[in-house]
Amino acid sequence: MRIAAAISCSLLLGAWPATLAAGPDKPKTMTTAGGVDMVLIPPGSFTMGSLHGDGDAKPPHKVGVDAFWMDRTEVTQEQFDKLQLSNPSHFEGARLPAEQVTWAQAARFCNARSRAEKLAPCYNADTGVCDFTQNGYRLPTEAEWEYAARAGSEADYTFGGDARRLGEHAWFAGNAAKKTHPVAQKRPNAWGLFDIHGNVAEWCNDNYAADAYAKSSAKNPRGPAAGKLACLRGGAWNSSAEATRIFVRAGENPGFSDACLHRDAIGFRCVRKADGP
Ligand SMILES: [Ca+2]
Repeated sequence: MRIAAAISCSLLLGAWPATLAAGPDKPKTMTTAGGVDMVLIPPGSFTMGSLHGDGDAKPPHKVGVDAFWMDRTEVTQEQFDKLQLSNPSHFEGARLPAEQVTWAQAARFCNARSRAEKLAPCYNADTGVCDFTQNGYRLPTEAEWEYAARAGSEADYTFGGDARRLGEHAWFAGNAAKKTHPVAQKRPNAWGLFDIHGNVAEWCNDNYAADAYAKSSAKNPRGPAAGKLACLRGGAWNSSAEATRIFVRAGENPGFSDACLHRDAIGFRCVRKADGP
């Protein structure tokens, strides 16, 4: 009997749901060779999208995501400086998030960061196509972003459903004084990620399509194969509380022509494979 009980316990632990993993056992963290803190996002599944959202956030659907490493903060301007990449930002400061970053500049940053740490770049320099099998840095998929952002939350925000608490967790139009702020000044989410809501909106790897969720695969979805717009998540310093909700999707021109959001409200954070070196 004891053996049977031990086996069923270990099976249960193996299938530990994401909501429980956010409890006493915080996810593993590391500091990369480049000096950046990352969190090991545990594998799991969640309900992506929301009935509270616009049409492009529907239908809410179950998605499974493999483990991956994610930056604890938005990419900062000092990271651009360290890699000797020109800093495109409007609001200048070493610990401020990089902004006015086009999707292609974000992909180039990912490749430069990979090379600096002797990892294999994910992005094809000519086509911008991401090779997910490589161990270097890349932008998160929308599914990875929302899964990590929620950290088990099924509500409109990572901390729950009460928008009055947003100021404890985020820089948004209600408190940001019309500018970006140094990363990691507000409360992190349950998995230790900062500025998920607001500060700068974050590029995802996916092409944007309003009907993507109706066609989504159930495991590690990567969005439509082609598209003119790329996805942004989380809202920014100039967003209303509503626009920073966890499921809100924005489709933006990846090169900024006819940008809907202010360019200086657009940045990113990186992820990489969990089973890399
Ligand atoms: Ca953000």
